[in-house]
Amino acid sequence: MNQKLVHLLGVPSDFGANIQGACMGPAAIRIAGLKQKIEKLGYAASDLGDISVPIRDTLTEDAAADKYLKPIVEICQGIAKVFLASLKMEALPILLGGDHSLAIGSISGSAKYFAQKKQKMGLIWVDAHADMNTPQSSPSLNIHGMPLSVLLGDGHPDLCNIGIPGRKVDPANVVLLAARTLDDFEKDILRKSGIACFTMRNIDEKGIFNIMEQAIKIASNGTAGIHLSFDIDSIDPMYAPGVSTPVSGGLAFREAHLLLEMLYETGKLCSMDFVELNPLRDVDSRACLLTIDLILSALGKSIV
Ligand SMILES: [Mn+2]
Repeated sequence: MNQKLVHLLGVPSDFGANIQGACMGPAAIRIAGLKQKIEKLGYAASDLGDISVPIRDTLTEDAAADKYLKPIVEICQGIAKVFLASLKMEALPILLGGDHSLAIGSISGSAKYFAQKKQKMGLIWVDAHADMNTPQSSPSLNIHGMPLSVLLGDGHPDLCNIGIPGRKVDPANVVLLAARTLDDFEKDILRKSGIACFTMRNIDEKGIFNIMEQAIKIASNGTAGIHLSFDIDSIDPMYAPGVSTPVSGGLAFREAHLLLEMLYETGKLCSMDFVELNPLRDVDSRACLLTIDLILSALGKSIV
């Protein structure tokens, strides 16, 4: 894919998380100048604005008890439509989150685009967690812990049927990277899912370059494009303190950049999410500024 146009879509929703603040992510990233920096790389960039998101306090207690399933479904349906339309315009859509439940919308939209062309899409999911809980397995029931299972066809039917019914991606083309903390039942779900998982332990042993060569092979095999879903909590909190669920022992600054530089070089990146930036928890805007630099690496910014 050789897009010269980037579409930015803000989604100020943290309904999928019990800790609030990720809803401020799109505003922080815009203020720090993402669009201008993308244009400097030689792209045309268009800010599509924000998906409309209701205010949490205006919703009923039933909505909270239901973990905001209904608003999340509606928001994700909106995202899926935007991503599908962007890809049809030969743009590269980037979702600025917001929590990780929003990836259900973006990936459903991108998967629909390729399904309509009878093509397959690969998925690279970079995350401290696996996000593979189901309503049966989840200790918290927070929906941002479930999106990867939903996208593989297991979860709330209303979420699983956004864009196209059921599974969006072939597990044989899905890679989970940088995982380091899974719930007990989630480990079983991961093992049975058939996706590839490279944990921080694997990255420590083989190095990010070797792991990325394998990850790219898996996500590229028989696919026409690769969607990147990047959770900022994959990075070590030392470099990215501004997340809702920090887990130590994460990707180092250069590891994260190399991962994205190598993905860019595949020429197959079709769409992306950068999620879980929580400006309320950030220190000196470190996570926010790093998020922007990571997006630029994924768009081909190089040192020389
Ligand atoms: Mn996540």
